[in-house]
Amino acid sequence: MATKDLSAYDLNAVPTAKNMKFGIVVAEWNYQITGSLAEGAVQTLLRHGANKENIIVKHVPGSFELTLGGQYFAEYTDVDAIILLGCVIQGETRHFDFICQGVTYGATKLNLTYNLPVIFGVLTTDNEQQALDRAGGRLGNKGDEAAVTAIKMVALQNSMQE
Ligand code: DLZ
Repeated sequence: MATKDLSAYDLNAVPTAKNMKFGIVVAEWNYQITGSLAEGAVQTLLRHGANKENIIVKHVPGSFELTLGGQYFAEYTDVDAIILLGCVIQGETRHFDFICQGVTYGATKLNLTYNLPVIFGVLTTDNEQQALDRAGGRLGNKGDEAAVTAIKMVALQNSMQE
């Protein structure tokens, strides 16, 4: 994936998502941004052949809750990959650090506990403009990138199980 534009990638280098099932967890905090991330992720999965009924979107209050939302998907559904979408913006207190630490640790743990791709689509920015730039703005959409990562990881897992 390019770093200049998150959404710039070689379309042909992405496997088909035709038979894959995805769970997307979206944080409601900073929803103007996370809603755009979710839209980007869904459209990207569809563009790569996923069926609409195989994309399940659920919402949680904030980014801190993303990992538990992800765990619910892992426990109660048969999705092939989970995408966590959130946006944490630096404020005046250390809340930012604790939320980022919590969701990063939680996402890593989910990946390894469930042997399932759990994709980290959380923007961690200094300000709102940086987030807008990465949620459909001048630097693309991190949701698109998260979707492509999910597809690639499912394909990788499938190739190793064959
Ligand atoms: C409380 C809080 C703050 C201050 N900032 C954010 C943020 O920038 N992004 C985000 O997704 N969530 C934020 N939250 C909410 C926490 O993620 C969480 O929902 C609450 O601490 C309750 O557990």
